[in-house]
Amino acid sequence: MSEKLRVAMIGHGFMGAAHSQGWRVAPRFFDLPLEPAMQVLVGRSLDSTVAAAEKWGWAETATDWRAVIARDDIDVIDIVTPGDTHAEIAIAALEAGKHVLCEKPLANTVAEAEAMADAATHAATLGSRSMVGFTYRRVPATTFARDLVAAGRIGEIRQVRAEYLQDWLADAEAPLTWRMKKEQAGSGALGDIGAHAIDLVEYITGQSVDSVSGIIETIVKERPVLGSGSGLSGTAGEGRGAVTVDDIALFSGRLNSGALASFEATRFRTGRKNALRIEISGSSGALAFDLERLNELEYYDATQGALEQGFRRILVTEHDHPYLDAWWPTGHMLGYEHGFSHQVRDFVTAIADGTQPRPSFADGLHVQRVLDAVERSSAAGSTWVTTTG
Ligand code: SOE
Repeated sequence: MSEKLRVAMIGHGFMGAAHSQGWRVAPRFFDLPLEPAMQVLVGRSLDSTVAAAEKWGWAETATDWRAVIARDDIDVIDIVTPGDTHAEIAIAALEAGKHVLCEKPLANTVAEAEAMADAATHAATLGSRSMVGFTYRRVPATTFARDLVAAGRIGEIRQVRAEYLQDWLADAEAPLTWRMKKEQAGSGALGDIGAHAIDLVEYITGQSVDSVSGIIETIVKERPVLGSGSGLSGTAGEGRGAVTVDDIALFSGRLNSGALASFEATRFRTGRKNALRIEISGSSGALAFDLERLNELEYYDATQGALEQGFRRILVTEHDHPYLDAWWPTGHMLGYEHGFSHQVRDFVTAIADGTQPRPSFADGLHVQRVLDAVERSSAAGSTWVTTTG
């Protein structure tokens, strides 16, 4: 490895831990063209930022992200804060000539996402690269699914079913964290996990969701205020507050080819912990993926004789499968965290090559338009709404 790529990460919650793992591990397993240096961790409270930096291996800490962006010795800004701060930080970083990796969803509103995509397009002409953290594109089985679709192995896509099911809010007494407040999170299950389902469908099929009809609902309207902790694991304090985001989002979509898709995003599906499931049916085959079994891909080949047909389970653990040659001997499986190393590998490679990594901020903007269209559709009694800008 040669030249250093000095990274500052802003935020240190759950995603901060996951991104730190990516930055630390990727250069030790992949032969990267630039060497990422975990330079500065930025957070609002100095004590917790220092503790996180020591635990995850960041060299320095800071509490003022603007001052960090102004530093000449920082090349990359990695944003893992709640959505309400993405636009301000990302635009400032792009204007300062940094490369920017931003967690999903890109923003809380279409207007913010548009401003970010514009800033990214302009910055790209000056050499800055930007990418959105839709990490599940980088699970080997989903990348492989995309490759199979692109190679025509399921024919013409006709129907898609996509669902992201979790149950960490099924307990009505789980406290009110930032993820349940519209002003910070933008939306609830819709933007938090529905965004992943939308991005993954578009990535695997190579198509875009052009119109939607949906319904969103808040099941538990009030919760105990947060006592301590944050994110997914807080404890309840005194008093109650209003949940201002959706708990469940259900919607239908039409892809640009005319294929139909159904989507479901819920944090109330009791017993489903992290089930991002996609089933894609084509004219000559089908594919099914479930994040709870992330080393597997189910494939149905309709061109085989009727007596041999049936879904078969492909274990996506061969060295020739995407990303796998950097890891363990053939047959050994990967976990949730590997996607973050793959994300770093692809982002750093694009920076070194001077190419636009995907998903770009324009891709993130499109997902934002779909999220917005679902909310508008629901408010208008589930009428069909187009997602075009
Ligand atoms: C919580 O629902 C969450 O952590 C999401 O915020 C992430 O994007 C998803 O990857 C896992 O679940």
